Amino acid sequence: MTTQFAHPDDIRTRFSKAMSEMYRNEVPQYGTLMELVSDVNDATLANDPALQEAMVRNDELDRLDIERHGAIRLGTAEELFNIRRVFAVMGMYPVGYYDLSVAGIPVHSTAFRPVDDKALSRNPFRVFTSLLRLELIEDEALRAEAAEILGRRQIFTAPALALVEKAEADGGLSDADADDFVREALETFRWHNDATVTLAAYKRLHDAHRLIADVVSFKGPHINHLTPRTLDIDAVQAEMPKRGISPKAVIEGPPRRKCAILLRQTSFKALEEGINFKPSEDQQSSGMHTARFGEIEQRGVALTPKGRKLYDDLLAAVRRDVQVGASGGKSKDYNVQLTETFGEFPDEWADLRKQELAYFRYSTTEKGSRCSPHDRLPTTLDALIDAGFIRFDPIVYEDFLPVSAAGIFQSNLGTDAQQNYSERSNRDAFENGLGSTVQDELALYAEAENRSLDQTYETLGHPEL
Ligand code: OOG
Ligand code: NI
Repeated sequence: MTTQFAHPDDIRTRFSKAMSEMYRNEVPQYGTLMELVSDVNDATLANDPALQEAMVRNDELDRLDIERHGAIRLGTAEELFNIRRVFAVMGMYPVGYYDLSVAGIPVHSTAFRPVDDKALSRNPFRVFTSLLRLELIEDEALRAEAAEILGRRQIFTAPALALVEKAEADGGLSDADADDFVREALETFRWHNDATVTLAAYKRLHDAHRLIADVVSFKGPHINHLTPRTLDIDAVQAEMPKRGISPKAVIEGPPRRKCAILLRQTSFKALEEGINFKPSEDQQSSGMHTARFGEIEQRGVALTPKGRKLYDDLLAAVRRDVQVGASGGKSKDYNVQLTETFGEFPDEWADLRKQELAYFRYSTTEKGSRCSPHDRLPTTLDALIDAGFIRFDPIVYEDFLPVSAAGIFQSNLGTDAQQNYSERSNRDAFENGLGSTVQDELALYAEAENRSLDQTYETLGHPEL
């Protein structure tokens, strides 16, 4: 008898839907953001028939409304190890290493995401996953206390772990098991109003770093935001205050351009939520905590190492010149400067390709697909493109940007101030905890580009090219 396993892409879709529903119930303002995004997307499509057609052609329209990513923050290496196993059941694998300590945030991170094109197009949901770096807590006693508290918690339900083991042993989960798995896995991401620590302990952790309090004081790594895709991030940013949502001061990432590059994102400020702390004799046990917010993203083309270096250099120059203050001061100057400085980044697809700044997916044109092996064709890629045999489309950037991520963190820790610290990276420790290496995102884009070229030459009947 052969067993029918639920497809990991399908488990991921069930999971992201369940998560979205849970989060909208938990954070009503997120529902408001979703409505705003959907209104802006509708208006954008109505004003841009070419975009509408392209989205229909690429089969993107009906998935426009599903979330693109979420984020969690873990406390221990063991939690990281097990979350890798949980995400693997849903076809999500660790890609990229992000060191946020450079921005004064004591975590390092990866993104669990689908990797191959088909899986990405079926459901691109990914989770930005951070691990607290306790070693960056200077106070030794506090570090020990935090480690002890974290050591006592179990963030996965027993059935969730049992189903992970079953999936690993059997190579998949049946449909019914997959439903159980989604329900049980969701528990790890649920919000808890009850803290596991006293208010006094919370305050000690909070004084060391707000993020440390967020990770250590609760039963599990509550999902702290979900992020839908917008077709016009500037419009949503401008509209947020009119719907009673308070956005962070600036949109992270590159400026608005004709040819979108990498990733632009913005968020609304985290909510103040009432918490019941562990009772203690001499102190009240109710208090507040801010952790959860909503974010939107707009993605553009993935950049080559050369393109990325240009991006990093230009962004660094802007951030050297204009520092946005804690309450968002200078955000106008920042935007003006950003647009001006990025004037140096070519903004035509043909230039981005010729200068090897971005990755593209090649395919044959109609004319190209009519070629036979006997045809004498131009022999270089550029000439084949110019002669109309081959076309190229941007490969979408599927990953994150450390400077932007730091900005999202900062704003939701209660400040829009931009900080730039020196590097203290520890990738080995991260991968040791994870129990695997993280995939290199740039290599994935380069492979996708190369694969598309090989296929294109093959279709042209000239695999030797
Ligand atoms: C994660 C912040 C980073 C992004 O989209 O860059 C992030 C967090 O606050 O835990 O989600
Ligand atoms: Ni995010």
